[in-house]
Order: sequence, then structure tokens, then C-alpha cells
Amino acid sequence: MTNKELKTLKIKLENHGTSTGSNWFTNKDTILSSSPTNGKPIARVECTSYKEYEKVIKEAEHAKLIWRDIPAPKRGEIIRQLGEKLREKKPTLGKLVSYEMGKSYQEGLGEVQEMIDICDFAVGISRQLYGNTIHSERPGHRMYDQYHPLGIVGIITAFNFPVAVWAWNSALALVCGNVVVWKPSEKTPLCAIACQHILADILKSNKLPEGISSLLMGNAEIGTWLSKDSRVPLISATGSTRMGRQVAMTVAERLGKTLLELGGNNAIIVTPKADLKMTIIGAVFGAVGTAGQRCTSTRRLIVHDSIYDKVKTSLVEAYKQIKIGDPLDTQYHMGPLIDIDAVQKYLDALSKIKEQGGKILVEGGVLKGDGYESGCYVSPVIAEVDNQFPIVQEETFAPILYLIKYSGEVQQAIAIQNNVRQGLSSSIMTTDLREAEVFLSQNGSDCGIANVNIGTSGAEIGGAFGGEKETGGGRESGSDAWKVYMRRQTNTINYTTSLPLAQGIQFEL
Ligand code: UN1
Repeated sequence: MTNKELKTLKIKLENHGTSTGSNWFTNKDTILSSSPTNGKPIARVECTSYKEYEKVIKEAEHAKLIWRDIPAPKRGEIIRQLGEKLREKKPTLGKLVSYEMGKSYQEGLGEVQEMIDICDFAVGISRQLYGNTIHSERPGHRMYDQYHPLGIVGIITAFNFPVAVWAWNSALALVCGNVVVWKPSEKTPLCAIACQHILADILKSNKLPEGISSLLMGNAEIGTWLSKDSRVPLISATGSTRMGRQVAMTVAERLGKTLLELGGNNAIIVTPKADLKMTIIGAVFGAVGTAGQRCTSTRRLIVHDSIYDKVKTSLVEAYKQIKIGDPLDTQYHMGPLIDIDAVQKYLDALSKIKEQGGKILVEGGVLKGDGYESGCYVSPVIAEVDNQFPIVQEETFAPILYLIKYSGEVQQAIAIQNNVRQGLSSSIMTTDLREAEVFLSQNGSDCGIANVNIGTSGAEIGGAFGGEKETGGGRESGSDAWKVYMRRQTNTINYTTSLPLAQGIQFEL
């Protein structure tokens, strides 16, 4: 970002209150946002205190009564305006994402594009919140089901998609008639503040209460407040399995609803019938894109023994071309990891790979020297491993790609791919129809996302996004994921003068 842009952002930060007005920033606790691109601090952001949290929820409770009475297509109009604003702000917001989070500018722009796409999708959905009509077994009776808003939706998001995941949840939750309360990652607070500003301005210019969308700033404690709060019927949480488990248990205690989108351990199966050129591009982007910090990043490549050496050589060659550096400079493919903690986890994983018997094919390490002063730039790694190694069973949020060999039929590869605790994304590279169909069948991939001849990452917003097992089971974004943000009501109407009972029960007085 230019100095001018940064200065404007800081001034805005100092002057802008959120949903509860200008006294939002009153707590002494602060979060320091610094850029992993150069290690420089950007801004200090004050955290929300419990007292302020209470005010935010009260504002949200008030706003929900107004918002849910506005017809859904009119709510869609607000989201249309959000999409328009995001189009206008795409380069700036993309740059902020890239600067604060460290993904390449191209990917920053891509993330904002996902926001725009979900806005367009949600506008359409605002006219399609359909229920079914049902034929009653009783004469003169009519049945149908309809969907009503839940109320307040709590959104917890991770650093790696600091703006898009908020948009997936908010755009849908809002057209469905809910108000939203967002707890972003404490690693990317400025991206959250930027989004909050954009939506708050739109609400203001439409004379709508600002409590329709609120921001809570702080650490995990805020997630706990939200999870315990029965005024917040749905918590949508994206992040690590450890965080999701905590949220799920806390929300379950009060029998609330959760939408969980947690860790992945995504694999590409490469069969003897794969197009190898496509395979290499898909695998490399999947493994090093966003520096391996997507929940859909490719972690494992399960390759048939007949083509194993060829794939291995091509991959090692391809990794030599990867340029690592300032993500805002478009000549680089890969930027830094989010922070020093992430670098330490990457280094720990490398030691474990070696300890557990893995063979490093492309050596990693922390990059030093000009341009790498933040200490967050690392080299991407390829290691030959066994799927059963404990480290391979874990999701390490870093550019580490595991090569695993299979022999025999595609079922062998599918068994390996399914043999992890997570179940988010999966792919098969094959030109063989039978192999592809087995992979997609009930005996195939056990993941929420199963692709043929594309990689594991980069899902479009039109499909439902999420996965099974420790990934949490939730679905966000496209298809009919909107239903999660609503409560279903079944209605039976009797337009006769008698009262027949269902199941033919006779009851006379
Ligand atoms: C995430 O990493 O949390 O499919 C989301 C993808 C993106 C979203 C990733 N559309 O890679």
C-alpha cells in the first residue's frame, strides 16, 4: 500500500466507531496488525470489551426487528449495492488483503472477486427463498413449508481468507433476513474494518440501522462469548479443527446451531491415465498458492507407481521455477506465511517429516536476505511420505506437499485419500471415465468437494462449500447453503368447517 493509503486507513480507524457508535474503541487491549510482507506494523486496533459486546448484541437485537420486516428482494438490493461498491474497491481491497495477509495481489483480487460473486448470487437468492407446497392427507387442508430468518448470525473467520468468508456468510445471512455479528481473525483486523466500513456506509445511505452488521475485535474469548450466547442462534465458524471443536461443544451445550468449515487434508489422485501437464499445474498451484494456507490447499499427491518417477521429476523441476517474494510485486508466485508462529509450525512439520521417516525431495527453509526481512518467507517443500505418518494426518498450514505412491486400481488410491480425519476437498486427474466415476460414486471420495481434472483449491462460489468428518460438515456459499441461515416452518391450514385429525384418528366430544 502507498503511504497515503495507509495514512487514510489509520485516520479512518481512529475516527470510526462501528455498530454501537463512536465509543466502540474504549478498551485498553489492542491488537497490532503488521504486514508479513515486510514485518512492518500497520496499525493498532482496540479490542471489544464485554461491556461493548453487550451493546453490540443489543443493537443487533434491535436491528433484526427492522431488517426482517423488509421484503427479501429489498434486502437483496442492499447486497446488490455491496457488490457494486466492491467492484469499485476491488483494487484497493485486494491490495489491503495482499498487504495484511501476505497472499499474492492476484489472489487478493481473486478473493474480492469471490465477494462480488457471492453478492450477485445472494441478490438472486433473495427472490428464491423457496419452500415446498405439500399435499395434505386431509380434505380441505393445505400444507406448505416456509423459511424465516434466524435472528442474529455470529460469524467467526480465519486470517487466510480475511474478506471472502465474511462475504459468503454475510451476503446470504443478510438476504435471508438476519443481522450479522462478525469476529474476524485477530491477524487481519484491518481487512475486517475495511469491509465493515463499506457495508456500514451502504446501510447508512439507505437509512438502515447500523446494527444490521457489526464487528467484534479481539481474540478467542470473543468467539466464546458468541458461542455461549443464546441470543445468537447460529454460529458460522471457519478455521482450525481445534477452534471448531471448541465452538461446536459450546454451542451444542445450549442446543444452538453451528455451520463449521474447518481443516482439510486435501489430495489429488494421479492415475496412469492423467494428463500430466494439467496435473503439474494443478498440483503446484494447489500446494504453493496462498503459500499453502488455504483450507483447500493440496497437501497430498497420491500417484500411481507406473508414472510416479515421471511426476516426481516434473514436480521437482516445476518447483525450481517458483519465485518467492513481495506478494504485491506481480513477478512473484508465492508470498510469506502469515507470521513467525506459522513459520515455526512449518519448521516443526519439517523436523517431524524427517523423524517419522519421510524423504525430502525439495528442501525447505526460512528465506533470508533482501526482501525477506519479515522472517515469514519460506521455501515450498516436497516430501515422499507414508500416508500413515502422524504428520501427514495433520493439516499443516504451509507449502508442504506430500508425495504418496499407490499401486493397482484406483480404489487403492481412493482408500489412501479417504484415510485421514479431514474431508474437505479432493481431486482425481484422469482421462478415464470409469476411474472418474468410481471416484465420484458413493464408494469414492468421502469429501465435501470432489473434482475431476482440476485441483483441490479455487472452488467457485456457486457450489456449496465445506466438508465432512473433522472438516465439520457445514456448507457455505452456493447451491442451497442459504437454508442454514433460516428456520423452517411447516404450515397446515384447514379451510373447512370440520376438524378431521391426521392419521384417521377419531376423537368426538
Ligand atoms: C478457505 O481456505 O478457507 O476454494 C477458503 C478455494 C477458495 C476458498 C478457500 N474459493 O480455495
